[in-house]
Amino acid sequence: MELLYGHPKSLKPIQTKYCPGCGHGVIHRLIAEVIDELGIQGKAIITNPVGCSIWADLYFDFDSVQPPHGRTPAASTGIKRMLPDHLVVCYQGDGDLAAIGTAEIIHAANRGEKFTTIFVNNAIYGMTGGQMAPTTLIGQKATTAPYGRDPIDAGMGYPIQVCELLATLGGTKYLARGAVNNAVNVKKTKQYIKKAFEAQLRGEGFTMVEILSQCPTNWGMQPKESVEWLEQNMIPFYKLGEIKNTLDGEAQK
Ligand SMILES: Cc1ncc(C[n+]2csc(CCOP(=O)(O)OP(=O)(O)O)c2C)c(N)n1
Ligand code: SF4
Ligand SMILES: [Mg+2]
Repeated sequence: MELLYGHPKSLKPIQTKYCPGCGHGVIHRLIAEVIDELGIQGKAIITNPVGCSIWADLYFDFDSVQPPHGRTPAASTGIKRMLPDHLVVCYQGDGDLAAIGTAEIIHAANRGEKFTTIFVNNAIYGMTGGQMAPTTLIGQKATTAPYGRDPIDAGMGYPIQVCELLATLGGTKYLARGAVNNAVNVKKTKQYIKKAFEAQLRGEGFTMVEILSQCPTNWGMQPKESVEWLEQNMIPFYKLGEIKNTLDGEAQK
């Protein structure tokens, strides 16, 4: 009998500590599947900082480094420069990338550092209990925005579209945005991850895949409700697709 579906080698066969319906586990699986398909398990290194993905190094079956919160792009820069033939995956949450480590990601991207960031945008600070993140939508409730994010009267600022922001920088080669709220989006997201990893292995510049992800616990929803909420609220603002693609001579979009 032909085996059609199995557990990726690059992911340990253990249960994760993530909440039911969380997107992190699905994203881990996609990364592991692509690494298996590219046959580079022995040459992959993930840097995973603080946030719910602090557990990621327990689950991946390849090397990992855990930098302080927000400093992952700096650590990834050093690792990739020392080991240019390795695949370096810089795994970041939205609090990590778009608040605590904003300077790090902008300058790493602008320098064209040759690692790939996997940016998990769940529009909230998950690990610490649902505080407002830079990516929290206008009107979305958070523990620090109990009446909803209000950019004007409450001075809470506007949600940041990170792909579009980084697209203005010369060092960025490939920026795509996917989602893990349904099977079609999961499949497309895997294609973006593969394209970014292949570009990194060819020695191209900075690559990033932003992934819209559910946090049912801090959104105060059941898992089913959370995937619908993502579709109806996040996707209209955070447009899916390849936001910038200058690989293989493709024109910048
Ligand atoms: C420099 C620093 N600032 C703040 C914290 C506290 N902290 C830990 S996790 C976290 C939020 C994580 O949110 P995010 O990066 O979006 O990851 P998620 O848990 O949502 O996946 C914060 C503020 C810290 N550990 N270090
Ligand atoms: S708090 Fe949110 S991001 Fe963290 S594990 Fe639970 S669902 Fe996932
Ligand atoms: Mg988050």
